[in-house]
Amino acid sequence: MTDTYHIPAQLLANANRVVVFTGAGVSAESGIPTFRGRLSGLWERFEPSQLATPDAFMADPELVWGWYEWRRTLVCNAKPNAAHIAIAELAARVPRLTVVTQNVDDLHERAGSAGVLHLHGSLNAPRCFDCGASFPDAAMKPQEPDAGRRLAPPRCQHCSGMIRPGVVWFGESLPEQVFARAFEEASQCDLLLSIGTSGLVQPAAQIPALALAAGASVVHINPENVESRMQNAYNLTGAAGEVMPELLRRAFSGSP
Ligand code: BV8
Ligand code: ZN
Repeated sequence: MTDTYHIPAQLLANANRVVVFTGAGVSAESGIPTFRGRLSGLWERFEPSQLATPDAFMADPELVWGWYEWRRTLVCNAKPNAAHIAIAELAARVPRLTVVTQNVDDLHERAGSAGVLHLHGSLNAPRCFDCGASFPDAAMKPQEPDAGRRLAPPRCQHCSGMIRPGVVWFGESLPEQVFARAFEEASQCDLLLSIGTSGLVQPAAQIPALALAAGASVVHINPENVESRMQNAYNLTGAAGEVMPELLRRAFSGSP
């Protein structure tokens, strides 16, 4: 039985520039539902187009704001898991580490990662839908709505427009600088760890392929086997909270 950790651990131990690219799966063991999980998937009850678009918010601001406040409550009550902690520890183990996430939670930061590139924004940066002013009570403890309960969004103190979640909705552009920086790091790295993503949402999903095309090695960490017929692409099949600590142990503690 080939030891699937052998090459990824060697690559990590010898890497100079590492990119960690994460999706909803890295927060699954913190109790945050993924988007496409069979049972708990956030999209199971609602279609993305019903909730994660500007039109959806204009059509039913209370449903959309209530859903995001429910998600923000889940994140406030959650803790970073062993995968977030291992990723934070990695910063002290390799010469250069960049964390790029599709997630809108702050669990990477709460585990100790710095300079995290949020391609799809953050639940903690609500802003005015009309004038864009940031909402000062962003750190406010969200009320405890259930997943489907409606909540009227707060109003902007400058223009009384509706406050919206600080996330990138479908059909909206990604933050330019963040996206350019993530592409830059992916095209310069020698190893990219792609953790907990189904790779369905564009343009973020291009990042692992960009790294491969630029000559890096890519390791997919996911309980589901991610197709990687490409050369220099490897799979560590399992939960991130188990695989990541084991990968760091194998790479840096010398013991096989
Ligand atoms: C843009 C913030 C253009 C909001 C998100 C057709 C029509 C319309 C649009 C499109 C179209 N085709 C393509 C598009 C573009 C669209 C898109 O990609 N649509 C998809 C659905 C096909 N993209 C956009 O609209 C983007 N913008 O293209 O703009 C433009 C250009 C110029 C000018 C104007 C506009 C914007 C996309 C951003 C959307 N916002 N998030 C919110 O969070 O509510 S996306 C959201 O979904 C997440 O952020 C994340 O990116 C994505 C979910 O993906 P994953 O993270 O991979 O999660 P998923 O649940 O899918 O998978 C979890 C994985 O984890 C699984 O593989 C599972 O096996 C694994 N897992 C489970 N447990 C574990 C685990 N892994 C490890 N350990 C475990 N324990
Ligand atoms: Zn405003």
